[in-house]
Amino acid sequence: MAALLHIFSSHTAPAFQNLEKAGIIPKPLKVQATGSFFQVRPNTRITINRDSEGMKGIAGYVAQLLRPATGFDWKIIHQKSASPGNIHLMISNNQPNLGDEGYKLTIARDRVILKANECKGLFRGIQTIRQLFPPEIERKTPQDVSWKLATGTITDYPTYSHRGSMLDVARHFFPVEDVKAYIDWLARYKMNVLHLHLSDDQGWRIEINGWPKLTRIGGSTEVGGGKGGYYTQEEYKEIVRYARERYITVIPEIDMPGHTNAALASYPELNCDGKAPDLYTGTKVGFSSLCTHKEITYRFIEDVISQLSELTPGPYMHIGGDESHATEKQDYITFINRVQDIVTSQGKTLVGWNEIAEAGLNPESVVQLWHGNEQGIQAAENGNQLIMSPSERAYLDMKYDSTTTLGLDWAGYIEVDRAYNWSPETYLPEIGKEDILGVECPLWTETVTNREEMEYLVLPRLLGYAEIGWTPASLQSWEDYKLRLAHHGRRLEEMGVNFYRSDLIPWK
Ligand code: TNX
Repeated sequence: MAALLHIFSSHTAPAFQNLEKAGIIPKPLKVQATGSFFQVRPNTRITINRDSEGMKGIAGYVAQLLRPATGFDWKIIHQKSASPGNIHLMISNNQPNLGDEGYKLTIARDRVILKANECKGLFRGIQTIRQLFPPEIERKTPQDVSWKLATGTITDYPTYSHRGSMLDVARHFFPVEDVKAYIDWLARYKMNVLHLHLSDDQGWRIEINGWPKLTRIGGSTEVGGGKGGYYTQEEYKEIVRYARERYITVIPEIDMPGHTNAALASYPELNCDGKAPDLYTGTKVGFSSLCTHKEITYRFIEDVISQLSELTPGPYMHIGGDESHATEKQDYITFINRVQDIVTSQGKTLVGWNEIAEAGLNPESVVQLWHGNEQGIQAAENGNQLIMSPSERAYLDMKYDSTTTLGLDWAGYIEVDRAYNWSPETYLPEIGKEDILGVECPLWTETVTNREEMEYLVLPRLLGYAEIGWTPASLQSWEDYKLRLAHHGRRLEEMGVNFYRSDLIPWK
């Protein structure tokens, strides 16, 4: 009897036989299972219907994902149509419902076809295929596993066009390798925006030509007094390139006029009294301000914004604007308007935290709601699109519960269910889906000092935010999600990441 139970228990039932039970995160729009499997073999190839740089790049990315654990060659071949035994990637621009990021995946017994209008869509679809492989696919060395993919079709595209996360590299500095790991988590769950918080009171993290002390002095420390660090322009370009290869847009943020102690400590002339304050390694906020009356302030900002605009291909420039408690209200309004002009003159769209709504913005500017619902509503009324990051739901730096040692708790505890169980379009009755550009979950790093700590706060909550951005609210359900996440836990284990094993999840 025990043996029989074992055979029929869901644990040993091969997941590959039913595509509908594959537990994909974020949940795809439509899945139809056909109950069989495609057998991946040592000679399975990746075929592409176009010889473009984009397609070759994606095929190379797939091969590099699948090679280590399978130990197979994964030859890449350019051919017009699908052939037996292979995985075919094809661009065909005649599926308007899929948009630019959607894809259609057909897994038959004898072949796999992934179709999209654009490379972006293929890239998102590949993340689905990746999750259909057994979890051992995550290992770095060849595994003795029969690689089967469940058959059926998936038609999928995102609900929101902006699905991202913010990483604070100012409170603690993180080297390029850690940022790349972060980008890979975003890519895995079909997110498309990395917002980098590049400056704050505790550190200035990006090299700016003509202003060498920003990094030499301003970049020399971090919260707790560590040695800090900064990205050279070449390193920043490498981050942008790595993100771009994964169809992820980088949004650089230079926080101003507050949160600027590191810059003020580097250049006395940016202070109204002409005196540089000491470097700061604590965690208080709201005490610093650029001098909004001095012309040098705007020359400085122009240099910073024009260089960052040049280095960043994406359309956005984030200017922070939060918690400027050390700036007079009228000065703040004048300042934000001048900076908005600088940003638009560089051909970029301004983004800022909800406080900037008080400045009377151009309707093209984008407002990120974090804490300040009235300002969010004011922005929507003014015609600004919103990025939803409500702190009590979406902050990755909040503790899971009272026993979590990392993180903060000023916006409350955010267990995995609380992180998942909300929806941007119903968060405030005054803000509708049409006002919303998308979702971002920020990781502030006052308490986060290394990769493992980052993983603990980010995983698994990031997966829930990815689903909130991708999957229509009507298809989201905590009861269903928690089972998919439980199933996905095996994969996180194989990845070797330090994720939070919440008691709310029936981990497998
Ligand atoms: C508030 S969110 C801040 C950050 C802190 C964060 C900590 C925002 C726009 N400002 O400066 O790091 O809380 O949770």
